[in-house]
Amino acid sequence: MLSQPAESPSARGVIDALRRLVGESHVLVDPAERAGHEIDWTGRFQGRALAVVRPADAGEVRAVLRLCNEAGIGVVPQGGNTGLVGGGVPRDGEVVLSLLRLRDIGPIDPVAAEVTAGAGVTLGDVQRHAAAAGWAFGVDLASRSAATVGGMIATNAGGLNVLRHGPMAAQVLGVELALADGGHIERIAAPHKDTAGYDLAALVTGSEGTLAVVTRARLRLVPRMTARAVAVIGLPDTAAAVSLVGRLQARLPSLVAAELFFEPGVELVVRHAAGRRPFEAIAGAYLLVECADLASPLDDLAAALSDEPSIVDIAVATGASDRLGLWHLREAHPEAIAREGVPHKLDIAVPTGRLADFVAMVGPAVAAVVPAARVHVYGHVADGNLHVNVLGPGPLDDAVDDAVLRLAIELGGTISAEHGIGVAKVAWLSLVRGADDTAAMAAIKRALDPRGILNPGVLFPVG
Ligand code: 2HG
Ligand code: ZN
Repeated sequence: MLSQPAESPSARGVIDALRRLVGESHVLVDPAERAGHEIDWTGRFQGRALAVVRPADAGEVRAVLRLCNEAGIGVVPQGGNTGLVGGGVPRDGEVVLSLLRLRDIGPIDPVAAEVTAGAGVTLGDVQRHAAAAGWAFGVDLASRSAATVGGMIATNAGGLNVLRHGPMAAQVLGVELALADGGHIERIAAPHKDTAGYDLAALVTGSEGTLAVVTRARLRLVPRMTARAVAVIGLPDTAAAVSLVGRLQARLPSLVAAELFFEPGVELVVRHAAGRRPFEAIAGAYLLVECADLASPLDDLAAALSDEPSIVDIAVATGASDRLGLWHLREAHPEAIAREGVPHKLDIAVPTGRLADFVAMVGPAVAAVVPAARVHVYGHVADGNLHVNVLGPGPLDDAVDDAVLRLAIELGGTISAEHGIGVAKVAWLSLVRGADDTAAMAAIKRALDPRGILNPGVLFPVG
């Protein structure tokens, strides 16, 4: 057991020491002040923190880690707390290490096409900073106003534009790390092409705060596209949507997004989130595509769709507010589902050739274990990544998680495509990664965090 009961004398000593390191007002112990840091966005994962600590800079982050390592106290790194798998909230008396005060963002290097940002800078701030200088950032997520650079690296976030620019792993050029024992690694200023030894930025990307704490990162930028066209296309079924995306990928170099959703999700977005139907027809599947270019991509998009016989109906938008209206139908799915209850969220991926099979099989697979459960499916077609949200089962009943994750594996896929393993999927990790693979990961964890203080319970079982 790593963490200390909140009232023990040693816990009080640690809190006092933390106050000396970061200042009294940045150690939150009051339950009301801790509350927002102790529950995740879904409401499914919740625990108690010894304290929430808000260091001002990388030096203070390292000092907090050194103290917790010496005291044997678990540390849960936290950014915008937009995670969906319980990886950023405490379990049992850990210190929550909030990185939100690390908000420095540097000037853009236009030759190298990069910028350096603190772990607590939000995605929205990176996007605005880049846009002001005529650049863009390759990753976009619905939670852009709260998700932070550190959290997005920790989870290797994907989002809406992976088909064009790849996930966070493709944007991270260098990192500054605070190690479990308070040590420091800095690979920020190195050239892009750096083959001198292990790529530690790649190692920590997707490590979910279990190997080190990212305090700063150097991020790749992409050219800013100034003209956009969005279409929501009604199609008979998932297979038609998947094969259309294949043809659009080949014909449209400007394609940046291809998102799939279904009528039950549209109904919820209309009911709970002020969504407006794109057209009257009810389709078996809805595909949202976005093209972005320097000149209007509308004609190219229209030409690519003109000889598609299976289209039930289509709505197209080029103006900013109409485009947002179409995007809202897809982006508001999580918010609308949350209004119905606390969902189990599974972010599986399967080979794209099995997407239609997965969509056909997931409802019956869930019904076989919890007949009354309601299943909502939506996601990122070109990545083979579907979000399965299941309403009905209690937070601790993981029978539906088991059914959905095993189905993804059976179809040649993975149990996590963008949200991570967190605490939610620890029990299934070895099913996709195998014994030797899991053992290699555990060995890396032991080497970098011998006392196991970094995010205990995430990726690996506690103890
Ligand atoms: C999305 O693509 C996010 O909207 C969230 O990854 C998915 O809430 C979810 O299950
Ligand atoms: Zn997603």
